[in-house]
Amino acid sequence: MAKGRFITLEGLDGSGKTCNMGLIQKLLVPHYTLICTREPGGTKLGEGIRGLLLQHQNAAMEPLTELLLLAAARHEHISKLIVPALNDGHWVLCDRFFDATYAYQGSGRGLHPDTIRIVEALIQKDLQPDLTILLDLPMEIRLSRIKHRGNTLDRFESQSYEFFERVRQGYLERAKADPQRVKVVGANRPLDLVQQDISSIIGKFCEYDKAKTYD
Ligand code: Z5A
Repeated sequence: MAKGRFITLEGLDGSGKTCNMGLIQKLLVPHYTLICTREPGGTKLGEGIRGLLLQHQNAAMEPLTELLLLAAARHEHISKLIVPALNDGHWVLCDRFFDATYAYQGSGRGLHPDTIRIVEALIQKDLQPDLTILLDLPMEIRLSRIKHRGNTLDRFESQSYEFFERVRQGYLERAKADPQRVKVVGANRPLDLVQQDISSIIGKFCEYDKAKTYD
């Protein structure tokens, strides 16, 4: 049986990941068995760690502690869900993965990329997403969407404008370094235009994947 494919969706909060997970699901489900998941989270323990990471009472958490908590959740996620699913031929669609760690803990919090690479090598081994869609959103639009949503902000969402600007630039650098895998979609446009681009990226990826599998 062919191994499944691993697709990740990345971007700032408010960039439309949740809305567009649904679209990608609709596009893939008729053709593949799809498992949708998220980070931090995806397992019972991972969801517990997510709670610790998002709570305001942990505001003073050290950046390295944050990285290690994310890594613990991700190790559970990879070992218990992602790799077994891919090995069984299922496709996996994940809301955030390691690019988020380089963007938030690296560019945002200022941890050295080598520190993140060590953790990545330890837990991720040779697992890499086959395709990543990065929803790129200018800061002004991010702020207006977050305000419009009206929920209370979690520990990450309450960070400064400058923090999120660094995170955005960190994401764009990741995309520049690996344009074959990371496809950038401008999320600052009406949803139907964003979704046209995403549909086209997914369509091309599936065609390419079929051609490769049956070559
Ligand atoms: N984190 C980390 O630091 N390091 C890591 O390695 C990982 C995560 C894996 C939880 O993320 C936090 O974990 C995250 C980084 C950190 N925090 N931050 N910030 P999460 O993914 O669970 O939560 P989130 O990023 O905060 O998701 P979100 O706020 O739900 O945003 P979203 O899913 O990208 O957006 P949305 O809910 O689909 O859309 C937001 C609103 O905009 C909504 O009202 C939509 O209707 C609207 N929208 C969406 N697209 C459009 C367009 N195109 N036009 C107009 N309006 C739109």
